[in-house]
Amino acid sequence: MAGTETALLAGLTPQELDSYWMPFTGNREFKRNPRLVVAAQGNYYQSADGRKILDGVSGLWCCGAGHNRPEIAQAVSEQLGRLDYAPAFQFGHPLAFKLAHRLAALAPEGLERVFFSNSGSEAVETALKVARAYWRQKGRPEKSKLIGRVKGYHGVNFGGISVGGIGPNRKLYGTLLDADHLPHTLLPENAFSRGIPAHGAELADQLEERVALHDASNIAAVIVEPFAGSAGVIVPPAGYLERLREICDRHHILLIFDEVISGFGRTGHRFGSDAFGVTPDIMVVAKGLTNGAVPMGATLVRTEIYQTFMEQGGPGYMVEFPHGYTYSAHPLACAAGLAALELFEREHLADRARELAPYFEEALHSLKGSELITDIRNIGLAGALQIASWPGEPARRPWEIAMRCWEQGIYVRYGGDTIQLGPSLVSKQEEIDRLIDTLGRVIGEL
Ligand code: PXG
Repeated sequence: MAGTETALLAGLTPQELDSYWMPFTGNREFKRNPRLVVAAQGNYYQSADGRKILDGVSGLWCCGAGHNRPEIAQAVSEQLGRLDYAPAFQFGHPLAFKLAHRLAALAPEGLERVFFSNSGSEAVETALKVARAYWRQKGRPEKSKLIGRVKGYHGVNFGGISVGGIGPNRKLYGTLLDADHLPHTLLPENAFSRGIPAHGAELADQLEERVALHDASNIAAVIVEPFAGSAGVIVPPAGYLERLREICDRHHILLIFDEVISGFGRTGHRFGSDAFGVTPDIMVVAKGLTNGAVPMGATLVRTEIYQTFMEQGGPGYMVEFPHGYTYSAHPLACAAGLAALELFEREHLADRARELAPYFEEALHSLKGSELITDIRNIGLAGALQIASWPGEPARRPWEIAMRCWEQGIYVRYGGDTIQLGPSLVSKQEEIDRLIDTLGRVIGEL
């Protein structure tokens, strides 16, 4: 259907279409051919042209419990009628404390203090600031360097792109923070691994090399995603995260896990930390925290980190950590968060994901054989296909695949040279079949 026609169906004028500068979108192409979503229910979107589209990415990895859960809608609407906004600084409202407590109880042991923000990007900035400030408060101000990883994605703010390892997200923005990067863990010998790849734990020793170069006395923290999401589901080799943890411990470097995608059941466990059996000092979450219904991020820290700020905070009325957002712990986000966590536990969503994961793995790997697919990777209900590059344009084929899938009634995500799948944790086997069949057909027709 022609672009203007679809826009008109959604009640949009061409001028309205022009006004919105869309994030991470090819705006020129989109506005010629808008793909508009007007409603959602369960695992399906409804498009402006009246089609039911199967959601293969849980929105953007955020709606694990499926869309428009009435429990969340009701909690948010009740809260809106009671308290629309409470000042976030120096005053509080009860749901913020309840949500912090509930989240800490769900999180890996030891991550007991929770700082709220409004997105994954903000939760990352919070984590990086906590790390640097912590060492200053410990009397070690020179411990300030941050270490991320090539292909890592930690949101789009300056700290996040400094530790992030996706070139196009960094190149336009000038001087970044003082950061270095570990190599990514994508090895040719691991191609088409099912789940956790066997080779490459020794890549964690690259952290020792960084320590030799910079000296641990200058390094504040290492930040990694337990599995890299945006770069196309890069699962760490067996033993890799354990080794990172050991090296961090040995050199007194904080380990930060960015669980914005890997959190809340995506791996088949509550958090990536549980899936891999490694506990960080600081953990970043967002997305699934509210099931995507209201923006929210959170940064969880070990009690000792929190206590360090309290001890160094001066008189009791003084601000111990000069950081926070107008909308930190917004009442509507807290209401959504509490309802989403309630659903997550009551419906055993992590267990459901773990039960469906082998079926998903089998289906995804059945696509092996097409010469266009150069790797298939998966963990839990996250999966990616690596697509052979069009000469000089690695993103072109994935883009084309995703757009044809949309026309065929499924929504999948493309990023770089990959196609990504993150179906909801309440997906049915038939829905997995439909995602994979459609993808296979579309790739076959290229
Ligand atoms: N950390 C990680 C690991 C993420 O995946 C962020 C931080 C930033 O979150 P916000 O809420 O600021 O966007 C993310 C976000 C994709 C995709 O398809 C991934 C994200 C966002 C949009 C698309 O890979 N991740």
